[in-house]
Amino acid sequence: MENVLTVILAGGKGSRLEPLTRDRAKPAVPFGGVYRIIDFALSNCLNSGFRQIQLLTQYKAQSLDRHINVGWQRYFCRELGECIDVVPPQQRIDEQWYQGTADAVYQNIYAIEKHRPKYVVILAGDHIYKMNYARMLDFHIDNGADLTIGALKTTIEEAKAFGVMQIDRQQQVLGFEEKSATPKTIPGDDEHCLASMGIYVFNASFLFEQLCQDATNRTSAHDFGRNIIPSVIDTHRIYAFPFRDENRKQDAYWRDVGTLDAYYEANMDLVSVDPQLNIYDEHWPLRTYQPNVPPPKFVFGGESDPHRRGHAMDSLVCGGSIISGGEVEHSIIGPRVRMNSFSSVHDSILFEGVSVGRHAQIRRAIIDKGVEIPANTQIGYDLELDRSRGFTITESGLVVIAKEDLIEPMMTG
Ligand code: ADQ
Ligand code: ADP
Repeated sequence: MENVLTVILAGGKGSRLEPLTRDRAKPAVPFGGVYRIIDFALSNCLNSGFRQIQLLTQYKAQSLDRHINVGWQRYFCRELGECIDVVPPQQRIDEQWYQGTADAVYQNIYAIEKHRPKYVVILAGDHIYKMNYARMLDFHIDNGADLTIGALKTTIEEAKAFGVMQIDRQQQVLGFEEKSATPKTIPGDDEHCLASMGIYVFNASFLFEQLCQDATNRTSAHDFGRNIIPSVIDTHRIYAFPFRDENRKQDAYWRDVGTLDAYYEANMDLVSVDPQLNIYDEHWPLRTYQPNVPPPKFVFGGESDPHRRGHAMDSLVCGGSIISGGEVEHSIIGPRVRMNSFSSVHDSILFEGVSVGRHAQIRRAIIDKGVEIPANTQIGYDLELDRSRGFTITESGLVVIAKEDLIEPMMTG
């Protein structure tokens, strides 16, 4: 794999994940208690043997940068030519910041060329899935393709947010339309479309040629999906690689956790009895940075009242947490969380360092890092009250509490 360079686009704004992306990039948003969203693409890279990686960042990359440095550098050996580099916007070629995705790659073209890759694999840093990219590369080589696009079947509704392709029997792409309001369906299946996953294998020379050509085009938005792909379909060999995940379940698991509700559902899948995404698969290790903390502790309040028994069911509870009395159900409890007697957390995601005071009750909420929930507070029970406190309420009625949200203690009795 020495001739493969992987470029991960980690710069999207993630505005639909506000307030979780208020001061961190979308790929740095915590996921599944101990992970961050970027860990899935990076674990895929390691498990596929792709060990030369450039991460292109843009907005609020500080926490992502730190996560890569403390969590991921150690897996790469520079002596062997391996690398994981976080590359901020260059502003060298152009005064403007990155425009589209193609522009983000073009601005780093010198750094990419320096590796002298034969193939450039371009990935998104914000998808949750397991995939062996080596299979996609083999497919690309076997077909003598110039560009191969990761593809998966979606509903028509979902397809409206994606690039949609038409292919022939050999999987060669004949048509491509980015985010059409009326996406074309798969022949013989008028309920589904073949969508682009936004991941690409390019022959390096072809990529460089196309990027340079696109850069001089003043009418281009400099985006792979909008501009580059549609312009090369008739003239070059573009193939669609059908996505199969490494779980080998019938429904391949792939999520673009673009909205708070989709993000919540993907997290909650992990605490279902039979998750679609198995994070315990020893054949597909997921790596991350984890703080060195003691095991989670569950404390019996010492009295016979069941509400003082610290316990958790259908939940993930991370290290360093102390459930000192209180009840956790169907939830994800991040590292170093503290729960106190008579409190309850149901159907919720608590990030690192959240503390839950006595008698506090939390339902269907996402609570960002370090937030203190005062004693006797209810979250998720009266959405109008939650809205008036300045919390974000999603379409499905989830309450999202940001780092800086202040929560007034409730008056009792
Ligand atoms: P989108 O996901 O809508 O569609 P876009 O918002 O451009 O495309 O983001 C693609 C990836 O690049 C994301 O990971 C994003 O964070 C990142 N990114 C965006 N701008 C960037 C920049 N300037 N610098 C660094 N990173 C940046 C794309 C394809 C569709 C496909 C979907 C699948 O265009 O055809 O269907 O992905 O999700
Ligand atoms: P995350 O919540 O994603 O884990 P961090 O807590 O690591 O993010 O913080 C993100 C980045 O923002 C860090 O690099 C940190 O140094 C910086 N940061 C956090 N709070 C402040 C602050 N009040 N002022 C300046 N920088 C801050």
